[in-house]
Amino acid sequence: MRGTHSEWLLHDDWILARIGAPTKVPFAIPGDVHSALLAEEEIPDPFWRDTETSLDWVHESQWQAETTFTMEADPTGAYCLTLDSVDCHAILFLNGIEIGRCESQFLRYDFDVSKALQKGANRLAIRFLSNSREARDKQDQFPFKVPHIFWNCRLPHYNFLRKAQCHAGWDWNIALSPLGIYGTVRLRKLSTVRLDDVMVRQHHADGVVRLDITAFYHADEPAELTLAASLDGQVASQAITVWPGEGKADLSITIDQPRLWWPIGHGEQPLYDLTIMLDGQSIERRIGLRQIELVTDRDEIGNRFAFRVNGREIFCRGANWIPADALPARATPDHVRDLLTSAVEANMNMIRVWGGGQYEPDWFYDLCSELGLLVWHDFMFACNLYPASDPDWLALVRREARQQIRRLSSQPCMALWCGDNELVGALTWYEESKKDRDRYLVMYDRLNHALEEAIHAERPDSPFWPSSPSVGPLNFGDGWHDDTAGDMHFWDVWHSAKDFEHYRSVQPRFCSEFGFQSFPSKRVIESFTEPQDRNVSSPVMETHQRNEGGNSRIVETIARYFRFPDGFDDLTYLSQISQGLAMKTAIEYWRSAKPRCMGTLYWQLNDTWPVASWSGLEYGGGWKLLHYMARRFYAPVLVTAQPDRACGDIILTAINDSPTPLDLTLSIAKVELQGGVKAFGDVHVTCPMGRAMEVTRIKREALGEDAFLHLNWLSKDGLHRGENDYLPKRPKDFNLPTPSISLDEHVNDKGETEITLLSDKPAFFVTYHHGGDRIFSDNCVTLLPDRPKILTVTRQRRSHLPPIEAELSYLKQ
Ligand code: BMA
Repeated sequence: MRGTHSEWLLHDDWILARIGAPTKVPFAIPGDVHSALLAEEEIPDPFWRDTETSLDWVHESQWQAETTFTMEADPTGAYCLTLDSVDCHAILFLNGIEIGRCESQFLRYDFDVSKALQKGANRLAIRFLSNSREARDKQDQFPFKVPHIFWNCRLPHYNFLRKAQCHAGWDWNIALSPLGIYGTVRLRKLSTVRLDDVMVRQHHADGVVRLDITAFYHADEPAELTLAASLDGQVASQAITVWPGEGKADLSITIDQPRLWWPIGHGEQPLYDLTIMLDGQSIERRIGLRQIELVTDRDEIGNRFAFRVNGREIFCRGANWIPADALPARATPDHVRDLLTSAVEANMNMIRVWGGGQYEPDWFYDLCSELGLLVWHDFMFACNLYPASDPDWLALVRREARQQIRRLSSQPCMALWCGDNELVGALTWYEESKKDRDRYLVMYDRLNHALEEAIHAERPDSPFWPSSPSVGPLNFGDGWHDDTAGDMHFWDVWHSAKDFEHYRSVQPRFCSEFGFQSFPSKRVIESFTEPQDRNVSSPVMETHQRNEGGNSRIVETIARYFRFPDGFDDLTYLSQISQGLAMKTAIEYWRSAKPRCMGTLYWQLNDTWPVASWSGLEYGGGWKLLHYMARRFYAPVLVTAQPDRACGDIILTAINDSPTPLDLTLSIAKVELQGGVKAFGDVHVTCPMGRAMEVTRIKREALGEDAFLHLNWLSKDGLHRGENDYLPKRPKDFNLPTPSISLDEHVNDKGETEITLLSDKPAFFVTYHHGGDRIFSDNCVTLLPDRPKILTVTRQRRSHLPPIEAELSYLKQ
């Protein structure tokens, strides 16, 4: 038992037992049942080959976690047991007395334990009920069917549970249905009140920021107390009278010379320590000062969709976040820091915490705020229909929404609260809702309205958007195809097998989902396969692919764009290049449509287990080739070449997402595959911030047949700012030469490891040490003849996998 005189962490000496069986293992907190069993080798690695379904007994069973702690003194007065997150249905006992029940992973529970607590040894037990059984029972007891996304979720009816929806499986997730305790377990001694939540709002005016703080508490008796807040040494306090029951009290604190928080690339991320104190208890927050707005004004196209931070419109570059690991105990702060750092290193400034996952712990948002990553936050509903006609279920959702809005209210990274993921579309996916749309639409509106009401009541600084995708509030139009207003999920390329070029058929106002799959690296594939599995059509590789037909789609796309590779390793490498090309095509085109388009978040940043998926970071956090390509196509300053759809000319467009106008010198060259580099000349441009700018045009014929365009740009001070290529036809249509590439690894005078690559002929997608733990300044690069390219090691990651030998790969004929 660790803690102060009035608060103790109960994280030690837990034992987990399976009800009705002899299994007993140590249970780490925070932690989950599968991880505890795995640590003691009671179960095999769930990710190995096709182990998954053999572990269904784990979520079908009941489990009991227990610990004993000692109260030295007689526990007189009020005590409360606070649990940040229990997954999911559980009954709690203290010294054999039932003290409460949990029924949502997304709620903090505060249980009054005053009567059950005793001097000396105390036994705390948490009985986890089987989530899968609870889900089935709830549907059985419901008056009619509420369909769930059965083609993604192997485990049915999780739409009845307030638990990460992807725990039942998803088109990238294993269905383990974890159970566990994810946050802290704290015993709190209370004197008069129990301090529950704080809501922080910022008011910016005339160069001064006023923080309006509301403290929410529960009192047992009337009392005169002092509510106080301190912010970096400055203290404000207020006398308050509390009455029995739930209550709240307000306090303001003014910051005269505020240092503003900015998203990465736009300024600093100063953070202030804020402490709110009431009746001997305190809540600590780190806060950043910023104003954030969602601009949805009407324009000649439809309606805008842009984020404005501190008065400046920001183009959002990023990806979608799913839970960090299918085994929750592995989602540690270190692991998540690595993933989020990789996001920033790839020039992302926003992530979307997707609605089929979970509200993350406080430290997740602290990291985002510290790194300058904006967070688009869905409420946790995705792709299913929901039982919102049940008043108890809806009441649980209301509590969840209010608690989460308050908990995250001080985080400067919080850019948006969004109602759900794809619930409007889901109305059209199921037989039941197609036959009786009225019923399910009304249910949807009850849910959506409850969330809107919670936002309305709490008034967080972050704006609200009803759903993703959505054409607009109370607009039930097609957010998958309408590119005139709202946010868009554009899936026609992957899910309808259209060519990459089809991305250029739309210009979304903000594309919050689109993606293309690839296989993970050889190193990750080896971590879950036997040698005989290493074939894309093998049952094990098909098991580690959760989107029906996904492996065939990847393979078929490779045949469309590349000459077909000889072996498995070349095929997995090419799958990653093809994924990167898909995203490059979409994102460079949409960035060139700025400010019509003001954001692109691709699907998906990370993976929860080793699987073929749309992620740029594979399981464990290694960089797929997409992530290296993302670092280039997401560079704040970019020049891109796009074909004019009408006449075939090549249009060169400069995009400047930095906070100031920039003078650039752009060098344009034609590179002949069998010949040399021919300069087309230099162009000087001043790039504005607010819009992409056409720099020049090149006639398609000027490029000839076996040649491509190479762009290289410098800023005024002579600094190399970036480069890009444009291939006027598919890679398979070129006659690729066989390059001879030399490689020299050495340490430079700054002590950094550098790899110098040199080729005698043009070489594409040249990649060094793929799947390794070193992050390079660049990788998967184009080499021009006789021009050395240096890859600097910028970071060394840690991995749970055995090391992989460094190899050089490039695109072969
Ligand atoms: C999007 C997401 C997820 C899914 C992905 C890939 O619509 O919201 O539901 O994993 O598509 O199909």
